[in-house]
Amino acid sequence: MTQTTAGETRFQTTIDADDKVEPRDWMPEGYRHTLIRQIAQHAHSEVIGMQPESNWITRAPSLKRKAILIAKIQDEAGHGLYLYSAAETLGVSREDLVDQLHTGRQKYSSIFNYPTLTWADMGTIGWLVDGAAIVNQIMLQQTSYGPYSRAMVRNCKEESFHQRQGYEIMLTLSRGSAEQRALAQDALDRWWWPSLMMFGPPDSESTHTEQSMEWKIKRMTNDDLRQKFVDMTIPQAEYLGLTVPDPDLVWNVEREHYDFGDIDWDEFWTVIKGHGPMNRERIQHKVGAWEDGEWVREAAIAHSEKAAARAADTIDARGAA
Ligand code: BYC
Repeated sequence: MTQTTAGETRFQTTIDADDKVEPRDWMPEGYRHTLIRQIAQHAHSEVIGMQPESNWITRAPSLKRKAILIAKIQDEAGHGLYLYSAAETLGVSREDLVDQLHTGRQKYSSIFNYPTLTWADMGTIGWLVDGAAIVNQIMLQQTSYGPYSRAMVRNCKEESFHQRQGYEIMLTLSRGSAEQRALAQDALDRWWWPSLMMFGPPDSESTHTEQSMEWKIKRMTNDDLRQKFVDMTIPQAEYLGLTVPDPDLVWNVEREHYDFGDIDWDEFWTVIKGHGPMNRERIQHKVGAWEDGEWVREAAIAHSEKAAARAADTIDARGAA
């Protein structure tokens, strides 16, 4: 038996037993590449996803709302950082991943290419976007790659706070004045369909789902997760007294799920190919921030080199004594 074959057998045994594949383990190159693609895309989404919300920090309606929003946006930065770390365990560098994002060779979630026009958008992002992210990430806690799975456990705890703060904004607006209710409804009208697109193309058009399900990277398909999200969210919209902008939405007694209308997949593909309302602005802003931050990175590296040198001197001095 060759070494590769032994590795393959061990890998398959791990997958079959629902155990975790760890960085030190042999893994098929396709498995490694799929994970790098997905985890990097996920990390980029967390980081780019800070932009639509940071647009409202200076205009939050109260000090309390501002503090909560800042904390949430900082959480997204943290998610990005530990997802980049999870990707690095697969043998890629963070610099390389960031470069691939900046040069359009890697994607980030379609949802962040839409503008945040009113304060109610902060409510809908928390409620729907973080809500959709949780549905996806609860599934990813069970993913077969150990570092990704463990990163998801913490993500989900924080996303759940994010979802609740968004829903609470929507609750306040929908119980407020007629103008506030109109803002909440308008935000739901604009974010509903893009939120359903977050789960990716229909299974029939998904390039990676079949293989990713076999490798247990994905534990549910795009369509199944989307259905779960719709079923979970409709009662929440009803409680708010808001109308989901879908005339075909109806509870299907036989399926025990909601049926919903057709998603505009042309819009989805246009957005992920870089032609959505905010694609160019998001990347320009990200690259600008990266370039402006160069001195910070240089200073951090110089500081850590000095600290390491000081620590080495201390060890030498102890050795000499
Ligand atoms: N947007 O074969 P498929 C957050 C691409 S951030 C863009 O089904 P897969 C938050 C896909 O990459 C959380 N592209 O792909 C942050 C593929 O293209 P390539 C974000 C998409 O990977 C701040 C092609 O379409 N969550 O919560 O099996 C503030 C075919 O798709 C999208 C994650 O990133 C999309 N929506 O399944 C607030 C979750 N969908 O790569 C909140 C992690 C598909 O072949 N990712 N594509 O060129 C995943 O779970 C999976 O990657 C997906 C897609 C379900 C998204």
